[in-house]
Amino acid sequence: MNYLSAKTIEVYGFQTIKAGRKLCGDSYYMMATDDYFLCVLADGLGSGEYAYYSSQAVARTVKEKSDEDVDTLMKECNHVLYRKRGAAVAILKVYFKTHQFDYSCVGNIRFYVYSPDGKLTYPLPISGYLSGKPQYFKTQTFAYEPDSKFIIHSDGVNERDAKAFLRKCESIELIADRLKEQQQTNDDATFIIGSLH
Ligand SMILES: [Mn+2]
Repeated sequence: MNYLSAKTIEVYGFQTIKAGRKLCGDSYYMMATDDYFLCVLADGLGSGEYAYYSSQAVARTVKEKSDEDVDTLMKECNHVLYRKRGAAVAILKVYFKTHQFDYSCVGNIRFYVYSPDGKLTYPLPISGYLSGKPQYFKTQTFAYEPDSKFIIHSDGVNERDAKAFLRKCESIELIADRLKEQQQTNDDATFIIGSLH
């Protein structure tokens, strides 16, 4: 499990590989500065090495261009997937000073944000996947309250209790541990779970 902590954010990232595979078809990357938190989750089509190449290309692009806004990053990720198998891609950028985040997703990746008063925000993805073809993006901006929690996960994640865990306001570490325990290996699976202070 990867752990990232900065002034106003605490995040765990966790990944399992489909049984029998050496490479994970999901990739993720996350980083924080004093001003923002940025993460990307990419689920390469299928599994194995070609899924890995696609999702790695997306993660690398976001890492190299982390200063860009979410819409620009989505366009860059789409571009880099030209002639690759393709991937579902979700990008989140949280701006600490304004207490806002931008989110964009194409494909089957889920994202939920819980505010401390129990309000759930779940921007829906555009269906499909990125593969370098002309693509419409729907990048949305939301305000968040201090002590909100969020989860982004690929479709391989067994999320049976994820929302219940988040709602119960347990520590983010405990939630991440419980989610980790209930993952199986019938698919590549990745989750990024965090709290915004
Ligand atoms: Mn998947």
